[in-house]
Amino acid sequence: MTTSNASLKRWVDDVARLTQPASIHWCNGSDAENTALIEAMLKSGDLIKLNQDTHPNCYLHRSHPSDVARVEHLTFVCTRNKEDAGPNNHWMDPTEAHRKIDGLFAGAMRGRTMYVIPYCMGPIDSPFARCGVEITDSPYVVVNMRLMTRMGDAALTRIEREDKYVKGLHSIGDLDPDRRFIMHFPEELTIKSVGSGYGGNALLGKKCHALRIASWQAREEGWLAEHMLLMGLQSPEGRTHYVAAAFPSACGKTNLAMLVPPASMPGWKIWTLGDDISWLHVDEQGQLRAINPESGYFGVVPGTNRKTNCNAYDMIQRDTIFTNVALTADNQPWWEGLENGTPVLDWQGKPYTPGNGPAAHPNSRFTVSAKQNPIYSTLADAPEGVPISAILFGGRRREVAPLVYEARDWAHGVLVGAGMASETTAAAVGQMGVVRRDSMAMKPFAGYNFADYWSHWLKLGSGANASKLPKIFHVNWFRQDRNGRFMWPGFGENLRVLRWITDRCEGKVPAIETPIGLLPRKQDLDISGLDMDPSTLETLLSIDAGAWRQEVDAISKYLDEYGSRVPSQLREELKGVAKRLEAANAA
Ligand code: OXD
Ligand code: MN
Repeated sequence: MTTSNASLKRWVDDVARLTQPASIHWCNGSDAENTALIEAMLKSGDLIKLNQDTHPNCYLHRSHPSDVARVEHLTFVCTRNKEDAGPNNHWMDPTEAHRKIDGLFAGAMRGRTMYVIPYCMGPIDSPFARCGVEITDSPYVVVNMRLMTRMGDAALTRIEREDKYVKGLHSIGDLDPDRRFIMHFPEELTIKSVGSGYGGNALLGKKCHALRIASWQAREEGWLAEHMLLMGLQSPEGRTHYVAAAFPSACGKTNLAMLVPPASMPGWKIWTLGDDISWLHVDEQGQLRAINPESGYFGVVPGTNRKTNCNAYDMIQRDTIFTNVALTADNQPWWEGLENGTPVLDWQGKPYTPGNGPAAHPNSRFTVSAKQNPIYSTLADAPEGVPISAILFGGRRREVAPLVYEARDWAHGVLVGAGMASETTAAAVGQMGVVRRDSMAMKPFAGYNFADYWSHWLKLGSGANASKLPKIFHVNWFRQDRNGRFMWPGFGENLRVLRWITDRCEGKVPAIETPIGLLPRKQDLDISGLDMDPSTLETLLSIDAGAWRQEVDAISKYLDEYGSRVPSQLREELKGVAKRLEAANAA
């Protein structure tokens, strides 16, 4: 097979000349192709068959031990002008970057098959969807891309019609961390990734295309590509609100998107549209609408069980690829947080010794088709997307940030998102648990200068057309008391907070004006049936003026790092918070 598109054909030929594969395979996305790839990987040892009685069509992949997470220090945005990439990105001059990485691609696929994967991010017939082609020498990438994107013939047909697509070149190379780079050339709609087989570095449709390149395209075309889950909340009266929520990696987006309503909220239903990425457009009526560009989940496994996320737990019992989990004696996948079973082999395939680190890697993952989610929304395939009632920002904050507050308006909401901070997690290589600013949860993913990105957000909100923009909220499920215990139960109980949010969207309840935004009245947040004393709720819903003054200073210093490109409106918003804090202090 090949293509009728001359530019695509030329690019594939050029790549083959550079990388020297033994053969070229154009992926059509069929079941037969998938089965053949899995068979070949079972033979080569790239996949291990899991217990087919308990986990039909489930496989385990063990990655190289040095290749288990995203590598932000090796991820570059290569724009002609360094300022366009901004202090939030590592930058390299595009000419130098191509030279450097092409040197690593030279002959990299010798003896291997080169796979050409046409894919579409978003419903195949959606005007908001965008296509790409990934060339890779990893069959593991092909089978994962088939779950995560609309991949194969239908995508190729659209690519041939549109003649505009993102070019992604990937090789696992020799997996040497010293020869690993993830490079983005937004001006050329091009990605080059070498030396890693890990999801975020290798499944180029996900972070590289749907966030870094798409955020650049989105600014040029007037929309937003965001690190946001997308879910529907249906009340017992049958009204459904759609909410998009940005949290940093491994902060519970998948769990929230698949939330199971608590027993105290009968009649509520949750619908998942996406668990990681949303593309948002203002429509002709001024309504913000969203699609999920992905079609599967690449989720963190540890902690997943019937209680924390029974929908995810159920969907990963079959047709799932596990990466870096542990194994029981009868070849079932095992991870920390599972209620049953005993690991005998750890994620590296070594005999498991308790006390010698976790059995499953903390960033071990499942890859599964979204169709297996029992609460997958039928509207996830709607070409026009869903209307958004509320945007949520949230981080993992031991202190300072209350359980929930509402921004005063869109511009203030942009400040709330820009000032977001969170403790780092295992999703990226580096120290864990350190608080860092992570604007809109996009620190590792914005493909251009954050200062320009904040301006773009502000501009979207001030457009003549933006009459029905959603409300913006900040949530924090992770507050801890003095003894390090979580103060809020989280998981399904988060629906109590989401209900307050939808009540606010419907104008049903008033809220308390504070210097940082609007907080719930205690009586409007239902905590009946929770084992929580009133003083805990009091703390969760109050603000410490001293701590917030420090927070404002820290945000101000953070904005300074972005220099003169920072929109003055954002600084004005921050001054507004500082002034209100002073006024409250004086009163
Ligand atoms: C992810 C991440 O894999 O954010 O979704 O790292
Ligand atoms: Mn993510």
